[in-house]
Amino acid sequence: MTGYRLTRLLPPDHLHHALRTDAREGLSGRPKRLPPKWFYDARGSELFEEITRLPEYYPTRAEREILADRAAAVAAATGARTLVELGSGSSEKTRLLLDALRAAGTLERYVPVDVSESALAAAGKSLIDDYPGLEVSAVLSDFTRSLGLPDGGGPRLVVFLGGTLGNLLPAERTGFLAGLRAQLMPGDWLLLGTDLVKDPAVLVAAYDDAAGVTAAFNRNLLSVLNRELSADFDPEQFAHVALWDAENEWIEMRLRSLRDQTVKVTELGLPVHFEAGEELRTEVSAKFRRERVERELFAAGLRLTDWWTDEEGRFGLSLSRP
Ligand code: AVJ
Repeated sequence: MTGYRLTRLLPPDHLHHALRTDAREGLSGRPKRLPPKWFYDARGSELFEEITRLPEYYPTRAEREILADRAAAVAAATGARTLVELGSGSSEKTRLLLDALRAAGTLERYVPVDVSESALAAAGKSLIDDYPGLEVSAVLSDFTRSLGLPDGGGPRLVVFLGGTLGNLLPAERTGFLAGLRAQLMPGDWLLLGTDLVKDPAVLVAAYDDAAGVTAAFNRNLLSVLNRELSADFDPEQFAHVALWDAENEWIEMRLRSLRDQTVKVTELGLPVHFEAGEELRTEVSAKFRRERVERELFAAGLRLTDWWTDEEGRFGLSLSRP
């Protein structure tokens, strides 16, 4: 059956409840922190698209370079009939894979998986026109908890691009990869994008660009909280911070309170106090070495079969199988 179909594995108000839970836990904890998934309201998604075009932010270009070179090899190795994308792409990168699988004559179905229904609709419907005969079976689900993949359609190629795996803390990654492996059948594959360890000055610049787009992206999180939880954050009273944690080998983004202030979060019925200089961690973005990727995949029951990087060795793409 061609055309666009959506399977909802989350209730319509799931985002609101999940944000309330995350905000209650994260804003009353020490240190304060919030999961990066809340960046991506409409404005946050726009800002992220702008980030991917910044001169300092190399990951998107680097990954696209690898896919342009290697999509045909991925199609040949996997023979995938179904392309499953964690985090609905609708990006040029997704199309490089769809084109290669179509050229190989195996492409039948695209399964974008995302927590955002609007992102799924945008991704899915834009592909229907360009890929006549393609079945798009979108899944509204939080893939860090449960994929909810439709059965059948194998061999399936699951792709998790952009380096978004790095947003998960090590223990979360272990659980995610094991959970993903548990849903793969023999003959399925995983294509995983991971940003690589490099000169900290290059890494920090990619998360603290001269034009201030990443700063706006980071501060936009406070506008999401204001709107969704009736809070009264003043984004201008928080400074954007991006730093390299050499021990954990990850970039951290934080919002630093410029003064002693108390913020009302009406929906949670709790005042949130910030001391001058206190920081709210808004994202970690882990950077990898090939050995760590291979080890974490192996620990989850996945065997790395191919490892590719861009010319400059900035970003890594791994193909693995159960
Ligand atoms: C979309 C999660 C891969 O971690 O590089 C970009 C998000 N944060 N600039 C990343 C992001 C700041 C991006 N991922």
